[in-house]
Amino acid sequence: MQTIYSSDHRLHHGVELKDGAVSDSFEKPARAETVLKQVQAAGLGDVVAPHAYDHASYVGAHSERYVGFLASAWDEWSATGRSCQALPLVWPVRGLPSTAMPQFIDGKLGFFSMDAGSPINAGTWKAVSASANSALTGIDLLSRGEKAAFALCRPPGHHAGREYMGGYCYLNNAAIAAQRCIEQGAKRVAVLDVDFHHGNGTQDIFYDRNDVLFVSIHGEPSVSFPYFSGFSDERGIGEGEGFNLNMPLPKGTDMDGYEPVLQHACSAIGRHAPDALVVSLGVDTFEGDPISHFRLRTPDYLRVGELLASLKVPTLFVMEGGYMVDEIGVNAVNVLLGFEGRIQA
Ligand code: OKP
Ligand code: ZN
Repeated sequence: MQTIYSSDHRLHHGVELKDGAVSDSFEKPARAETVLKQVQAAGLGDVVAPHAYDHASYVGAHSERYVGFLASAWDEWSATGRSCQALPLVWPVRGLPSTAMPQFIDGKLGFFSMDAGSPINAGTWKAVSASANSALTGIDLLSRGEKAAFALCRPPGHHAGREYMGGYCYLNNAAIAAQRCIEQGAKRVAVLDVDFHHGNGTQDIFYDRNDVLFVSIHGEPSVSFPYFSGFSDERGIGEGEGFNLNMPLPKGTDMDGYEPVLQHACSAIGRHAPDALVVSLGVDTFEGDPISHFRLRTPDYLRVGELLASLKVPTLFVMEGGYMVDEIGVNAVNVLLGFEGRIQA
């Protein structure tokens, strides 16, 4: 399968608040570079650059004012004389009365975010839009008849909701891809999220819809980020009721616990009979991941890919998380090799 990759991701690298201090983010450029290297080493297929898309392609999954905010946030922030990264510091939590969008950048940062996990620097928008464009290009490959494609997106997207960034995410690449698929005439699409963290953003975007089924397997939110969504009783609303499936699993889950749940997820996707499948491919389910708590091992990822292939649906893989930089290449590419049936004995 082809991989869609842009080196523009390097323009974005940020800080994160960890253990009460500011440190380098786990979500760093070396991640995408390691995965790219393994794509090439494994001979997965051609690596192509994303096409250009305008902002309208992101609207649908997101609101127009949110896309506008992301595109101009750095200019608004730096116009105040600050040269450090922009981070939100105040949020409209339960009980605060105003729901109006603030006029000043410091207020907008809180209005359009769920946490302080998505810093904005001078190159962030270019990287973020190239990442979304990679997912859009992947969908266009599927519409031209490819059976599968790999959007090597960075930064990731699945925590970004209709109107908010968070958890290293800005534009929701998987949701933007699924939305394009629908706009191009697909009746039904499924998004399967196998990142360790719940894809709260994707859930948010499709929660009231029955055309896009969202299924997520992730660490129990009572003890894992993002804490405030991902419980199994979140099943969708209105027309969307029954089209959102959360499958939280305890910390320490290994392949023995994971595989039957993945099979269950695949059955639900099969019943939806989608025209296309978008996989939010996080490999932070790995036993060595520094910020996550499942125990999948490198060969398990081949099996994950093999199970996904059994659905026999055109599939776009969209890179999400995975932070053990030495291993994420081989783990992510193992899913893709397993999908293609290229499993060495
Ligand atoms: C993004 B993705 C650590 C706090 C938690 C957020 C984790 C975001 C994961 N400083 N940070 O789903 O892999
Ligand atoms: Zn994750």
